[in-house]
Amino acid sequence: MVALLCRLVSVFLLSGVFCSRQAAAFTPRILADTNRDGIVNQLDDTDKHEWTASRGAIFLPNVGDSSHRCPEADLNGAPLSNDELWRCNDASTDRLFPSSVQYTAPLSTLPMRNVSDEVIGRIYTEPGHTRDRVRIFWNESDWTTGHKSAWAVVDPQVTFNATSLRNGITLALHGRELVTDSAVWDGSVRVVFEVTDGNRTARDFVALKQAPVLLHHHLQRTEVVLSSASGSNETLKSARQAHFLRGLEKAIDGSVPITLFNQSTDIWAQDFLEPGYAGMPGPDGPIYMRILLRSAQSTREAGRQVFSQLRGAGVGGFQPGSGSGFGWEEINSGGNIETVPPYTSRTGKRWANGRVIMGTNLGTYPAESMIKFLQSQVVQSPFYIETGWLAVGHVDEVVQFLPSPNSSLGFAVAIADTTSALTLLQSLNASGHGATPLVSYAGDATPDAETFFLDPALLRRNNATTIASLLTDSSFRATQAYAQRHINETLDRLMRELPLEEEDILRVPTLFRDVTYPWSVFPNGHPPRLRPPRSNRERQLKSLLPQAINGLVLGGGSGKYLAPRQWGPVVAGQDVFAKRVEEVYARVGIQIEWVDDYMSHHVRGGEVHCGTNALREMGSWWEV
Ligand SMILES: *[C@@H]1O[C@H](CO)[C@@H](O)[C@H](O)[C@H]1NC(C)=O
Ligand SMILES: *[C@@H]1O[C@H](CO)[C@@H](O)[C@H](O)[C@H]1NC(C)=O
Ligand SMILES: *[C@@H]1O[C@H](CO)[C@@H](O)[C@H](O)[C@H]1NC(C)=O
Ligand SMILES: *[C@@H]1O[C@H](CO)[C@@H](O)[C@H](O)[C@H]1NC(C)=O
Ligand SMILES: *[C@@H]1O[C@H](CO)[C@@H](O)[C@H](O)[C@H]1NC(C)=O
Ligand SMILES: *[C@@H]1O[C@H](CO)[C@@H](O)[C@H](O)[C@H]1NC(C)=O
Ligand SMILES: *[C@@H]1O[C@H](CO)[C@@H](O)[C@H](O)[C@H]1NC(C)=O
Ligand SMILES: *[C@@H]1O[C@H](CO)[C@@H](O)[C@H](O)[C@H]1NC(C)=O
Ligand SMILES: *[C@@H]1O[C@H](CO)[C@@H](O)[C@H](O)[C@H]1NC(C)=O
Ligand SMILES: CC(=O)N[C@H]1CO[C@H](CO)[C@@H](O)[C@@H]1O
Repeated sequence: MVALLCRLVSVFLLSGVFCSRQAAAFTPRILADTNRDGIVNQLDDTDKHEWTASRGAIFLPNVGDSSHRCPEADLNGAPLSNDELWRCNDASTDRLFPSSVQYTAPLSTLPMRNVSDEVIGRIYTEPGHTRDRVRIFWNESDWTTGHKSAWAVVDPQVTFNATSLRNGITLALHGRELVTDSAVWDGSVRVVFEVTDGNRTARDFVALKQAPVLLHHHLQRTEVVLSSASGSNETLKSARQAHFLRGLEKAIDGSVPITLFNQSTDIWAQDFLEPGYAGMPGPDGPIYMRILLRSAQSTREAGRQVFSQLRGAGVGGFQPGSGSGFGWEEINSGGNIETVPPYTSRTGKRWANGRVIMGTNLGTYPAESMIKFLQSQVVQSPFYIETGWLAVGHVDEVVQFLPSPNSSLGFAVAIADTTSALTLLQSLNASGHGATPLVSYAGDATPDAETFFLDPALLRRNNATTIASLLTDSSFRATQAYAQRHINETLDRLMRELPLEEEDILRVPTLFRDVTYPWSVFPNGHPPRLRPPRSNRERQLKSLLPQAINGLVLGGGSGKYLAPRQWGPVVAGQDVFAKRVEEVYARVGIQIEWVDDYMSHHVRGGEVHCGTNALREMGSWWEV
């Protein structure tokens, strides 16, 4: 206030000399990294009171567990509740662990040489509700050498004396919770520095905002591939997972490390979490915290591995509130949360970090706890397509985004396509291969408790499903038309939002089966859907062959794509579908590595993508 008054006075009354002497005598100043260059200095002293998209200091939610102090069980050995499990993290204490100082945002007060011995300073946050949402620490060892803890918490009772104020105070701030509902808290905070000396009180403040949690997109290179360990239990399921992992390892060929979830038998590593991250500027480049979103499926135990296995230094998690998202409805799986890479919409809105894309289920939306969370991060606010026509109903069964450096968009959209698949079958039939079985899979096909979609009629040895038999099967054709109608609608919707050109679209030959389920719950006890189809016109489909677009894009410049081995019709020793799919992806320079998931995932309702996940490179999201 004093400074502001003086500035007005100096402008209007030209009495700047008088004012600046008074101001120098008593002008508290607090700085943060307002200009986002990673360091706090005089350059941060202007335009620091208002946080804008292009200027203003950023801090991280410090929700990792850098010293692995968080327990999984209580003192009786009973597992902690989901809520107890996720709430323990580095920021949940009143201490700043040396191992997590690197994730705090620096602030400092400028030395106030000209204050009396009686001066008192206070540092606190506004608005009042932010006081437990962020925590401030000060470098106590600045004046008490030999004191045990260098970083002491600054609570509202703490006052700073003349020694501290004269030296200047070094501060560190971190977020203690994620922004889960921007209507309650959008991550904004003001740090106030207030000094009272005799009858004078003056204050200064600086605006900061917590970094949003961003989800990865496929232009970001994969740094770690996640999948699930097969376990030592020699069941058919574990043996098949072991086979899948061998294929995955061979396809990745050492180019990226693989981490396996090993505290659960849930093989769907895509589904029980969605990896994200938050970043802020640092002196040597951005500083990141990975934040893994557990799926809004509170009873899906595997999601606890986000906290019990992966949480650590620089890695934290988010547990969606259980107000919505109990159970195991497939609509809430991570496979139904994908990200469109950065683009400018047809209406001219720039999505510099891309945008989340999710599937709705005939009008039903995913759990409110997750939607609200994603909306509250603002910068990637979700976009929806309809996926209720699929039995599982995940967005990764319909569209996929791939790096395409030569396209003006920078990426290509691969979309499931029945038309090209039918054309392929017709040309095979026309060239005399009508008797060829559609599916060439000839390995072991012993059913187990979760091979829901295993159909003996499709197996090669039974010869029941040939190219010719499919082409004359009217219900098969109706199924493809039903799928294509929804695919066309999806593409139209994408075209209205994204400035896609025809050459940016990869139509990936895909055939569907009608598996509209007769059951209300899966044999393992979880209901896949909130409700069954409402009418006979609503069907639930699943890919007939392993679904080519449902694989893992390694991204970055790798040009590699791990896709489920097709097991399509073999003519002259060659899998015709595999060849065609390879040609489609080659258009944007993507090379496919095939991974066999027929018994491990395909007949269980998913593919390579569903059985894997990726921690990708992280990128700065802020403007300067
Ligand atoms: C804290 O203060 C001590 C003593 O002045 C100093 O050695 C140390 O570098 C300071 N730490 C930070 C992060 O400024
Ligand atoms: C401020 O407090 C510290 C620690 O108690 C003390 O060493 C120092 O002398 C105090 N300074 C003044 C001016 O009272
Ligand atoms: C504040 O204190 C100074 C002396 O310390 C005195 O000259 C001045 O009048 C006081 N101002 C007010 C508003 O009380
Ligand atoms: C393996 O799993 C099966 C089915 O879950 C169970 O019945 C069996 O006891 C397990 N065997 C071992 C050695 O853990
Ligand atoms: C489980 O995986 C972690 C790595 O995330 C590893 O450190 C640990 O040894 C594994 N545990 C077992 C039993 O394999
Ligand atoms: C498949 O090929 C056979 C033999 O050439 C032909 O008679 C038949 O009409 C074809 N079927 C379709 C649906 O094209
Ligand atoms: C399947 O077809 C092959 C020739 O294409 C034939 O040798 C075999 O007997 C047939 N199997 C069945 C079960 O019809
Ligand atoms: C899908 O769109 C294509 C091209 O726009 C069109 O030829 C085809 O008839 C459409 N199919 C259905 C089932 O709507
Ligand atoms: C992209 O453009 C470069 C340079 O024109 C060319 O060499 C490369 O083959 C193109 N890649 C693809 C996938 O078309
Ligand atoms: C409170 C205090 O120490 N005030 C001093 C500030 O500096 C001027 C001269 O620069 C002194 O006159 C004040 O006594």
